[in-house]
Amino acid sequence: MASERTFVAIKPDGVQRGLVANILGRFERKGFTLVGLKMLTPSRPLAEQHYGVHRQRPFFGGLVEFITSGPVVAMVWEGDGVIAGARALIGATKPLEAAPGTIRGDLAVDIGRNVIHGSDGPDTAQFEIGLWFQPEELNSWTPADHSWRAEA
Ligand code: IDP
Ligand code: MG
Repeated sequence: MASERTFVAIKPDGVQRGLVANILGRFERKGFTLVGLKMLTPSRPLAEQHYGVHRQRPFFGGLVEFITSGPVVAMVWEGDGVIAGARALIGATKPLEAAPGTIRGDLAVDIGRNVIHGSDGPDTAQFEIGLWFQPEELNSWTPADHSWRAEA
């Protein structure tokens, strides 16, 4: 499986609840590579672009209001299959349907406060990384332990 990059963001509820280290640690422990990381309070234009596909949905206004309400932790993770892999770590959109062991399954109950975002495919990953990060904010590096990994 080819190495790829995906965009992940800990939403304001995850930050407010002190879950940043818990969530970050899951991606690190899994073996994905952190290539971009910053905290920011998203502007309304950024949030509206990010959630543009949901513009017509009834929850859009509340979603944008919430995501701009305080700091989020924005990340880019790299690795083989990381786009689907991150979604698997994150779990289903509705936290009560998210499997135990997933981030939403373990840490959330409310669909409007589901603590984390992850790109849902290669096209959205590319779009969201470009939306949230400048190219120079991304770090291309090879973790030392990768030489120990088996050939794919
Ligand atoms: P995802 O975050 O799992 O990709 P999407 O369907 O892309 O889920 O929805 C984006 C976000 O919009 C969700 O994470 C959730 O915070 C919010 N959302 C989705 N559906 C609803 C809803 O029915 N009511 C309230 N908020 C929702
Ligand atoms: Mg989505």
